[in-house]
Amino acid sequence: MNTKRLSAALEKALSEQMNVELYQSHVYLSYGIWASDEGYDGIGNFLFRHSLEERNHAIKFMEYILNRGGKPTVTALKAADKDPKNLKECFDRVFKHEVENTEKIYNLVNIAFEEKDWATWNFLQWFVKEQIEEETLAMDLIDKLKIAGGNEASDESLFNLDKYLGQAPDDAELARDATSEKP
Ligand code: OFO
Repeated sequence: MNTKRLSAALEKALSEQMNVELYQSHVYLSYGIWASDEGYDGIGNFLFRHSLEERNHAIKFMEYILNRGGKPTVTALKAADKDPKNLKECFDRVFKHEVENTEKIYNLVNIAFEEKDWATWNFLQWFVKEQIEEETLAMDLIDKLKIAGGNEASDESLFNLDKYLGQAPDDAELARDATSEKP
């Protein structure tokens, strides 16, 4: 009996997304190595933690496809980007990667919507929310570096930024959780 509960098109698209998440993990890992090598151990730590988070996203896609009777395929990953020139370029690229991934998630949502596959549509809403958080987190990185002085930041402000990001929470606050007391 055929127990597959995913269309062939969605099975393929979700499997591709699993590999995209693995690639994102790859990218964060490479930026973390770059940052640590530059002496920014706190920022490196932040990026390594994020690399793990992206791998967890891949696992969610893998598990969902399996649960729906499909079978994901692990493909070769392209090489991560070249090292950034400086922290500004690193954080700008992190933001760009997140926005590109958001667009990929939206595309999956569209396919699920067109197919009226409400189970997949529901599964994907977690990722829609997650991408809001991740874009916010990436914007925060850019803002914090700007406040620290950007490419002209003093050693002292970079030291403090590195220390802060080494311990910073991994999740950004969502607007839906804001209150008057805690905007
Ligand atoms: Fe998988 O969330 Fe970032 O990209």
